[in-house]
Amino acid sequence: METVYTPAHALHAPAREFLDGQLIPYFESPSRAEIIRAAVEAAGLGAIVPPHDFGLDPILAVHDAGYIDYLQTVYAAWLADGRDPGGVYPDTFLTRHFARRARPPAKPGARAGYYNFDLSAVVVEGTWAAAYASAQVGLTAAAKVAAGARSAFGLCRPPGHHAHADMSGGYCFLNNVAIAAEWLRRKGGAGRVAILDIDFHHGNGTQHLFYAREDVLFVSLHADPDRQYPYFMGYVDETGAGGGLGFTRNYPLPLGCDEAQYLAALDAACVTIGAYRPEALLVSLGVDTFAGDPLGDFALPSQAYGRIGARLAELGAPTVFIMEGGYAIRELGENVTSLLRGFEMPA
Ligand code: SP5
Ligand code: ZN
Repeated sequence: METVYTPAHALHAPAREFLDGQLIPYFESPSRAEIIRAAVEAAGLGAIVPPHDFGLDPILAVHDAGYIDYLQTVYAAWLADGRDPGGVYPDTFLTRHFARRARPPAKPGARAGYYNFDLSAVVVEGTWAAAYASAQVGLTAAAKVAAGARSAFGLCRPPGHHAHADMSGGYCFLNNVAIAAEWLRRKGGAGRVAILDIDFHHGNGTQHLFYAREDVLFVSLHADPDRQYPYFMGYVDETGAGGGLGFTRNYPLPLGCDEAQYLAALDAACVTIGAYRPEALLVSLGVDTFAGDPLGDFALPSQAYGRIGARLAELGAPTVFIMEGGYAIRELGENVTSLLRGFEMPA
């Protein structure tokens, strides 16, 4: 399969994030994408190609225009406000009980509070360019599948599945998988699209964007939100709304989830997806499910990834892989390429 990649991801490189009460080096670093690119090359997975530019329209089909303006302009405004050049950090979050019709304030730190749900989506000078390029990477991979490829890998960075229509969070700015899914529906000729999210964390942004939709099935395997980020979404009783009722399915998993437990849940998820008969499948591919991941608490060994890929291949759907999380730098490349190879040539 072809991999879509661009070095533009490296324009987004915040130095620090606030985690567990401390300012620490930013986990979601440019080295992640470089390691995966090198592993794809070493594994001989296929050509590595640059993205096409689909413009802003497919992004605005998913995201709020005011939010896009925020991503494009907040860093310069933050500097003009005399703040720390290390990045934009929200001042005050807009949470429940504040005015329902609250508007984005002009002050950049407050504007960030309006457009973020946590402190991890730090905006630096190159964030918009990198996030825009990441969305184009996902779109290009989707277009390859729409044009008849069996599969394609969008090596997206920054990741996307936590981003809502008008909110950043969880290292995510633009929801790459949602943008690609919406494009497949509108322009790619796919009537039914399924999204399978196998990142360790629940894909709250993706779920919310398609919650009332029956044309985009959202299925997610993730750490039980009662225990892990993003905490407020991803429970089994979240199954969709209105016409979309039954088209969201969550599989929360326990602390220490091992390969057997994981593959059993994956099988159930795949049965759900198979019954939907999607014309295209998008996989939000996170490997923070790995036992050694610093942000995860599952117990998957590297050998599990090939089996996960093989199970996905059994669905027989044209498949777009969209990179999400995974922070165990040493095994990151191997885990991603094992999954993709397991998909391409099941053992
Ligand atoms: C794309 C993606 O994987 N985003 C993940 C964002 C997770 N951010 C919050 C993590 C809170 C982690 N607490 C774990 C502490 C380990 N010492
Ligand atoms: Zn994650």
